[in-house]
Amino acid sequence: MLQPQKIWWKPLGRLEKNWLLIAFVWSIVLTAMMPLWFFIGRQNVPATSFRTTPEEFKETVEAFVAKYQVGTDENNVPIVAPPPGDVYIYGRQWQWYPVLKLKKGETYRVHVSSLDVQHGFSLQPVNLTFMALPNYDYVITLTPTTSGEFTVVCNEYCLIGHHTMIGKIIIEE
Ligand SMILES: [Cu+2]
Repeated sequence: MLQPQKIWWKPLGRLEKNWLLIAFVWSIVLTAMMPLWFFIGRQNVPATSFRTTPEEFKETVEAFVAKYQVGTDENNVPIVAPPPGDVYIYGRQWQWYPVLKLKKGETYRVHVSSLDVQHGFSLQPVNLTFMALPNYDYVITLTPTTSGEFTVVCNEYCLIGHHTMIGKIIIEE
């Protein structure tokens, strides 16, 4: 039987020492960045959540749509252009409702909830992800910094039509 000629860390060579030190320092940096980035990173969207019910949230969204609807998209989903402040969107099998038309540089409180099961509210291509849960009114405070059309995809598997669950947020100049 062939045995290693010696145990590699006895004695510990200079190169091994350096690599161990680099790995250790880097692991400390990464650990420190987790809490640091939470406070100084610009990618964190301030969010709070409140209790609601699917019935209550649906009613709120419908009143919101009735008040600010400006058209419908190709799938017959209302397009809503509200003033800065509270705006609403719900997910349900298998739709995001309504389409929001917002203005760049204005600040909105986006209320997100679900009318049935758990959905994932994933805003692309900026890659912001939030949970859409029934009974929770999740409020995301955000100020769009770029104009254009953003896609909302569902990234929590919600049965047969999951892949078709695509919504839209339009940001105007
Ligand atoms: Cu879904």
